[in-house]
Amino acid sequence: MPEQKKLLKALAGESQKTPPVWIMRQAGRYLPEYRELRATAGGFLDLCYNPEFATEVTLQPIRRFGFDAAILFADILLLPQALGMKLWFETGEGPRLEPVTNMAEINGLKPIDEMHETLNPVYETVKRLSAELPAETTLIGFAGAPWTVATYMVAGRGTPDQGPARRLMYQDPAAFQALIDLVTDATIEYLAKQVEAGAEVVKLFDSWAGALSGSTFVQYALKPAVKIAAELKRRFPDLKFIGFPRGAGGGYVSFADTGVFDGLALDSSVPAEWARDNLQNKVAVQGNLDPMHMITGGDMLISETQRLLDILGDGPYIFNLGHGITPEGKPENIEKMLKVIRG
Ligand code: 1CP
Repeated sequence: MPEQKKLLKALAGESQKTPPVWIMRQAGRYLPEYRELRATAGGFLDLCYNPEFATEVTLQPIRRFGFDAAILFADILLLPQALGMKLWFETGEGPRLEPVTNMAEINGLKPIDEMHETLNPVYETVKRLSAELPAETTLIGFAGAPWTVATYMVAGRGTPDQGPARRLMYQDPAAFQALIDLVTDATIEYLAKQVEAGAEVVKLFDSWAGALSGSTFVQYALKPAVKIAAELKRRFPDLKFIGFPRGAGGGYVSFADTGVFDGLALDSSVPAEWARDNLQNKVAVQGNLDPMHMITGGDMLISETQRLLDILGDGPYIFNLGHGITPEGKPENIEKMLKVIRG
């Protein structure tokens, strides 16, 4: 019988001498082979919706670095697009959506069962990856968490403080809740299709969870994430689920305490000792090297990588960065980091 995959072992609560490793945004502009294919494909969305290209860019970092996990190449904003919103990427700037800002516009979005028409190429990519990945590599599917996706739907773009979404949340709580509920239900169906196509683990990215606190954190970050994770695990009992409430601070404990997450991804601000003492007895932890080390390299890259291994390596642990690698990240620094982790 083949040995279980390293990432799945960690998510089952096992500690391993050499932890599994992958990095957020591992398929991306820091890789010359990605830049080359992206130039051929046209735009970023052309990559996402072309199963041949999306499969290829997902596999690029696996071939180069032998990471223990591959993450589907897609974007969290494909879901709002599939719900009928206009989406485009401004070159050098980022995503743009035609915003929804009131109940009428939210009610005007497409019914959930019509979104798969747009998303079918994504499921096809998952299917191909599932067939093509090396036997030891785990396939991760993903979606944005409802709060983070809603911040883009309401503002129409990325914002420094998620101001437009926070404003709607306080001024028209009924409309905002309707939006969160819609994205929550759509995300369940989106992730379910990814699992049916072969995703073994799913990760929910709540990149802006740190903008919420107290009751809003519970209402818009914790509750939707638990609903999504619990429903998926009800439908697929073997599925492993990773939460990423980025910037949640002490809120990470509320996530761990729910019992529905197998792993939690830690942003770089979470102290490793604190995570070991307060989270790792309940969930596997993933993270949380500062992505800046991928640019700067040097002795600090080596010592910080070793520090994380020393503190978190005795429990269930997945090595990763605290957030995505940026386009200026250097592939040779990943090699150095892997040498420390794998010896
Ligand atoms: O080639 C390019 O120029 C596009 C850059 C790029 C890439 C490679 C974007 C635009 N999205 C992606 C892929 C992507 N996005 C993945 C795939 C695989 C991988 O990790 O290797 C994933 C998981 C995401 C998730 C995502 N998209 C998040 C959540 C995670 C995070 O980084 O916080 C968010 C917030 C987005 C929105 C988005 N998409 C792209 C950009 C530049 C942004 C951020 C925009 C902003 O806030 O202004």
